Amino acid sequence: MKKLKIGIVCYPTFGGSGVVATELGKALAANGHSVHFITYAQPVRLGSMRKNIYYHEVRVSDYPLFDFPPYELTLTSKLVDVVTHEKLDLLHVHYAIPHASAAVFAKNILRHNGIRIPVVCTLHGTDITLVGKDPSYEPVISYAINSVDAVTCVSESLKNDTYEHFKVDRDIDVIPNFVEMSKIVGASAATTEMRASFAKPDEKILVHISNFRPVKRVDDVARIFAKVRAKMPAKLLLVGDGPDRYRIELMCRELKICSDVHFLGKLKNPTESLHISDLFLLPSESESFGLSALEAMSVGVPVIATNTGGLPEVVDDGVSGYLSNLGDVEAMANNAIKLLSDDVLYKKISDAALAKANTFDLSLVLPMYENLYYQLCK
Ligand code: GMT
Repeated sequence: MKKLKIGIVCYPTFGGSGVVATELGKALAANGHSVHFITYAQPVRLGSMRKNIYYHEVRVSDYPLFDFPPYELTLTSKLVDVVTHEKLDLLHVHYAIPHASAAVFAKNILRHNGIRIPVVCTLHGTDITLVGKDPSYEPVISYAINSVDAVTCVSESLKNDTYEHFKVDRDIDVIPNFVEMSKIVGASAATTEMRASFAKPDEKILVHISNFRPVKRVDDVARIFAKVRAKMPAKLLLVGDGPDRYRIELMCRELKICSDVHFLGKLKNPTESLHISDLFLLPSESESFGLSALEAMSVGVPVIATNTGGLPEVVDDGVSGYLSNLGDVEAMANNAIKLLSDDVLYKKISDAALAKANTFDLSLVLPMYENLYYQLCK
């Protein structure tokens, strides 16, 4: 099969959509495709120089006339420029706002110039469930979703949400998020040393990774931990940062758990914190997939989460982790305590979590994207 020239547009930040887009681009490049990232900053997970990967910065003008710099227009122009001069075969945009509408605009300009470019849009979650629900965005998002050449969602749940909230009358493919299981290394001497620097041998380590936005319910993480901590020696690692961070610090003071809680900030490689942890907490209000839960499971760390959105597609309740109703801190704490106090049960759930993570291996998901690309580039 001919190798393709693919343009990827994503948010280059720590969010799940940017991580998925970057890891997908790296995997496509490793498979021989040429991958052009078109973003306003170098994607966090891109790391060092790689074969077949190119980067095009979208620089927004700070002309004083603009109270609101027109990012979407700058991105559109950049897409037209890169597709034309790099002779791209396909554009894959991640996150609907504003990437899908910019790509549709660019596609129309390119058609006018005699260039055909198929566009794939992957919906990730908050673009549909949170931001998308703001009615002021609805006409643009519905139009963009209906106008691109293919739309993929990261879970069945998100696909249903898309049909529910937008006027969409087209097929949507579900292509789940993924992990590269072959890249995961087991615990090393360094891991043991790192773990010892956070917890004593008899202490369990619970971890939460997120962007500390209200949708993540980090308050519930602190409340669950306080209940676990009351029953057994334990530490909590909070990885990431965001608007709720200070409120959570205040809450930890109120709950008198500060000495057992470590705020680690945004880590370039959050998997390091998973390697030293026993349990992952994700009590989100909604989660279209829950990539961080999958990353925890990929290193055998069981997940305690809510049964919202796409989480039941990732975690099988009572088999590869535990799911509870939104806000049921008591149930989530009880599940955590049950799991952490029973070594046999813990091993069973940890093994099942690992087995489930294997079903989301990159080797299974990458061909789904490649097949879609080849269909569109025929
Ligand atoms: O979790 C976030 O708030 C970030 C957000 C993003 O778009 O970067 O994550 C969404 O996309 C991830 C990758 O597909 C999913 O695993 C997350 O579940 C989803 N977040 C939500 O739905 C809240």
